[in-house]
Amino acid sequence: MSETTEKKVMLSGIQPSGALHLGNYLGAIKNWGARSEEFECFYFLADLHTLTVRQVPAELRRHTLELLASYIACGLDPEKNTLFIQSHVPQHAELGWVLDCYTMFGELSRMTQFKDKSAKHADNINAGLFTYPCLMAADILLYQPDYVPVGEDQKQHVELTRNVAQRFNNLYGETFKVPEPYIPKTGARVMSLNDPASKMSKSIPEGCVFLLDKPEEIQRKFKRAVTDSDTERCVRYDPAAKPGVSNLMSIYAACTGRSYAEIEAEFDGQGYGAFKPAVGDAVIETLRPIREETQRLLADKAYLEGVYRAGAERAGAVANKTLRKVYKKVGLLPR
Ligand code: ATP
Ligand code: LTN
Repeated sequence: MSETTEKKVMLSGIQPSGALHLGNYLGAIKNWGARSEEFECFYFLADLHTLTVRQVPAELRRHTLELLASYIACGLDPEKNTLFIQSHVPQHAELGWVLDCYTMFGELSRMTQFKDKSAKHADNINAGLFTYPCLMAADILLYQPDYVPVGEDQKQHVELTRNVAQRFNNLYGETFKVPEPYIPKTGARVMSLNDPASKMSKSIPEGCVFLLDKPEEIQRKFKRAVTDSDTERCVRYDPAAKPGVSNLMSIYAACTGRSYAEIEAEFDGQGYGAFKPAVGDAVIETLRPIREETQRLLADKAYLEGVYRAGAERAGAVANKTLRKVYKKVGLLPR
């Protein structure tokens, strides 16, 4: 595939560590789907990465299939995108080890995610949590991508990947393409409906809208969404003074394609009471086809198996080429 096209390459992944939410959709996957004509795309499920935090085995298996079904339901056509599971392509773990040896202790100690997760899981600060970014660098560099589309929070890991790639290239000559992070302009940070100061995240389930939530559940969450305590009570975009309403407006804008000015005009003279259920309805309509399609796909395990097997086959061929090159450069004797 990659040899025969001139297309630029894009790659990204999500950990199957829980159900997908509206932030993952608007901040990440929605933007990936639109790219498959323009780029050669690899999207994978970072199941090895989830092991850095304790998982319930049966749930990890369920979340992995659910995430694959959601990728497809969100518009990633497996014919046009290579969709695969990280652990099915052993070159990720293999290159991960090599890159462990080219990444410095100090660099890894500075990673914000490591600091956050060590604070959150103080009883399990394992070596994998520390070297997580080396495996992520391997995920990326194996496919020689031009762009890595991620939300704002992953930018630091992509920067580290660039540094490691440059270090390796300086030592051994051109081996890896040095990729760019690709951060969306809108939806890069969807905030919690409960607390507009923190990002929407599965660890705050009340303020989090999951892609598989039923319509009644979604509407309930929007009706309860925290709005602002200003006296104005009107729908106006002002993230500093009105973070709650502004977050709802950006969700409404992302779901309906309307601009902030159009939304302000639409709700002119009406309070939050009319606005919140309207946002709920827009989200329900955006997510309805995704939920229905995810459920339809989950009932067809044979199809999903076919998708991830074919994906691992295609990804493996590309990954293997890079890994052989790396092994040769560092002096490992070929078998
Ligand atoms: P958690 O909910 O535990 O914080 P997560 O939802 O961030 O985890 P990840 O696998 O880390 O899950 O994220 C997957 C992708 O979704 C990443 O590209 C990330 O940047 C993006 N993303 C996550 N949360 C949001 C959000 N609230 N708004 C926009 N993008 C997000
Ligand atoms: N760390 C990312 C998931 C991830 C990833 C990657 C993203 C693992 N490997 C490679 C892009 C490219 C996260 O937690 N969202």
